[in-house]
Amino acid sequence: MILTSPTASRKFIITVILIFMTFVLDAFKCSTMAETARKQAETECNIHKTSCTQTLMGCAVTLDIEPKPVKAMTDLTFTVVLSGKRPLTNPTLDLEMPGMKMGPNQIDLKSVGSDTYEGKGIIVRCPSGRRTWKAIITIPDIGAAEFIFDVIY
Ligand SMILES: [Cu+2]
Repeated sequence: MILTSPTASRKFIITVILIFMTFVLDAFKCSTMAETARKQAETECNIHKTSCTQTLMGCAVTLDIEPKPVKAMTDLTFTVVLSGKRPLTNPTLDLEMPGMKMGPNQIDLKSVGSDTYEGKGIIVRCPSGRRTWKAIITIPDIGAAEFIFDVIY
C-alpha cells in the first residue's frame, strides 16, 4: 500500500476540482449563448424586426441595424455586440451582395462600450434590382459571422 501525505493529496484534489469547475462554467456560459442563437435561427431572425445573433467558436456575435425596417439609400446605424471572447482590435463590418461584385462597402465600427461597437453607413440600391445583402462581421483572431437579409426599396 502506498502512503501519500493527506495534505498534499487534498490540495491536489481541490486544484483538480477548481480547474474542472472553471471549464464547466465557461462551457455553460457559451452553451447558453449558443442556445439563444439557435432559437433565433430556428425562427429565422428578421433584421427588420429584431437584432440577430450568431455563434462563433462558441460565443455570440449580435448585429442590429436601425432604423427598422432596413431600407436602401437610408442612413443606417450598425451595432455589433460581442459576448465571450474579446478581440484585441475592433471587429470590421463589410457589406456584400451574394454572388455579385458591388465594390467595397465597409462600415467603420467604433467601440462604444465594453462589448459594443457602432458604425454608420448606407446600403446602396443595386442596379439589377436584387435586394439580398450579406453583412460580414470579422472579429480579429476569432473568425467571421455572416448575416444575410433582404433590404427594402
Ligand atoms: Cu448588386
